Amino acid sequence: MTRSGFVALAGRPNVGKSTLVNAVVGNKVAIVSDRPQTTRRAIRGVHTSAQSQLVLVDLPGVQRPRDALTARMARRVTQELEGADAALLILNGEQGVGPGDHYIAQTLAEANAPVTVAVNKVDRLSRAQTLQALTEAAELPVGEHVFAVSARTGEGVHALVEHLAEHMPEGPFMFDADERSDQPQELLLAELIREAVIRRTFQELPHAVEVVLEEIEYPRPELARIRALIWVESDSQKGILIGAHGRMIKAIGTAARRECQRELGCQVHLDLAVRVRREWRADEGLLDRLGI
Ligand SMILES: Nc1nc2c(ncn2[C@@H]2O[C@H](COP(=O)(O)OP(=O)(O)OP(=O)(O)O)[C@@H](O)[C@H]2O)c(=O)[nH]1
Ligand SMILES: [Mg+2]
Repeated sequence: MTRSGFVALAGRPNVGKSTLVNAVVGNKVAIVSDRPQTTRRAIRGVHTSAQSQLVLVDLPGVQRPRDALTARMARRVTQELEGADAALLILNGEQGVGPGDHYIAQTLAEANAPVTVAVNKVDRLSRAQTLQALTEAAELPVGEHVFAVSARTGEGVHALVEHLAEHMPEGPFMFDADERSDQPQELLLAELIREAVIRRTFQELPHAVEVVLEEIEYPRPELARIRALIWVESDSQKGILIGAHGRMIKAIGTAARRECQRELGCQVHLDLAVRVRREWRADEGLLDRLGI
């Protein structure tokens, strides 16, 4: 009998949820950055072995909503946690357990799904610091099982995956064995471009940016031509993204093209345009269409 199920990832922004999903899947299915609130949508990352299929649901970090966009992100977290077979609470071992973690743990304790805790980023900790972080994690009101992991190096990830898979309900696989994610490729490509933007911008700008893939075509089998729009909310943000003599947008394009080439396994022509779309983060109809 096989086992399969969904594990929703809960945690503060920036603790390494998306990095962990990528490590478990073995492919980049979710973008990663050191800016908080990088993830905006729920992304399912699939790990299949002979006997089990573990579907990790990457989610936005839990934070107080500020606008329609972040309110939707928070609602999504609640919905996915309700629908999952289990929850994985991720902590940043470098920062220790804080009030935000306690708040999330309390919310999880009130829900029905079993909770496992992972203390992440232990590659940055000494043995003594790791033990201290594990002790703090064990004092939370959830999680019989606490794991020390590094999503970056992969340390401890195998043991965590085995544990989660063993606790999934018995049942048939929900994804084909070679599927890595439920995310359409066009969305992943747009996200890879957004990652390149986020990694080069500061303060409010990363939050004000959305990327929309307009077109992808293959003039030859070994060449993809991608047209994408980068939305920002003001002219000054547009100016920053383009940069002096277009240097910023050029650097973003180079980084994003490399990522798209890796994903598609062929040459990529990337055509980026920056557009001002005022207050897109407050536009509910638009957020619907963006699938957020
Ligand atoms: N040293 C170290 N850094 C890590 C590890 N895991 C993640 N990071 C870094 O932490 C930062 C945040 O990682 P993400 O995976 O984007 O975090 P997240 O929890 O998905 O963040 P949000 O989507 O904003 O909620 C990035 O700079 C990662 O490279 C780890 O195990 N070790
Ligand atoms: Mg993330």
